[in-house]
Amino acid sequence: MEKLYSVRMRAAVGGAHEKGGKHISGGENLAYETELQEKADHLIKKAFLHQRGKPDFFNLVIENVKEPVCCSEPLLVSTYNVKDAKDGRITAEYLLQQCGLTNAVINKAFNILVSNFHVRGAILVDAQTGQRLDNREDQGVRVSQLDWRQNDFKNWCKFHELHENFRLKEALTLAAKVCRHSATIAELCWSDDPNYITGYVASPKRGYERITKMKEKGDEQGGRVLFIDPVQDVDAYVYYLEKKPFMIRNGGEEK
Ligand code: WAQ
Ligand code: MG
Repeated sequence: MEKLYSVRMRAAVGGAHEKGGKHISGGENLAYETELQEKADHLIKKAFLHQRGKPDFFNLVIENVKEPVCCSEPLLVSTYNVKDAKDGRITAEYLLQQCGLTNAVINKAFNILVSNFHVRGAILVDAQTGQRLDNREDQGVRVSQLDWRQNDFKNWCKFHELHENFRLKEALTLAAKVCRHSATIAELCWSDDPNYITGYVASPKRGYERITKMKEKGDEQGGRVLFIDPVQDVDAYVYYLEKKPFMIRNGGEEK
């Protein structure tokens, strides 16, 4: 068996993140040895061509994957075409209610998100109380060790008549990993890239629901919240997100 590696990148401007620099971009994927160069190149391009600015700090970590890779199929995708960002956020609230979350919890989570746009990972929120559960402060939890083979993604896009958009690929891979865990109730996300305004709500119950406008064009504020079942072990959940290798397995598109 060829060895598999986890490749992770983070980039900032004004110094490293831990020295107060502004987060520009992060990225994570999985690579066999023969693909390391290509996957590292992809992450360098992602960081240095980013709309949030030119980084002066770039960190790349390559580690051997030690655990067996877990897999699941892509989530079902649906799209809500909304007229503006306000309508988009109302739609997101409605979809989160459909996942069983109360208005109080949803409001608290939105407040946490909008006061923590600088956080570079996901914020974990108790699905019952709306309290923040991770103690990662500005770091949040980066979902890592995940990938979707480019060719599989390509076939999936063709089958679903969607453009091969790398953001969709990354977000859908992350959401599939997150929703595979039994503690996940729902995820809320929109990008911190100023020109990308589509966001989504994902859940094991309803799949991946895209919302075409979650903010105004030019706005650099975005983030991610994971609503989790508080009876489960938070440390084990974080371990799963950061350390368990995950790959999307699709198939059957080429009939
Ligand atoms: N793990 C945890 N949180 C992350 C990760 C990660 N690997 N990557 C990004 N985040 C957090 C971080 O706080 C970012 O500020 C925020 O999420 C947004 O990340 O068309 O591009 O990578 O269906 O800018 C969604 C819609 C696009 C795609 C989301 O997010 C579509 C997007 P970004
Ligand atoms: Mg971003």
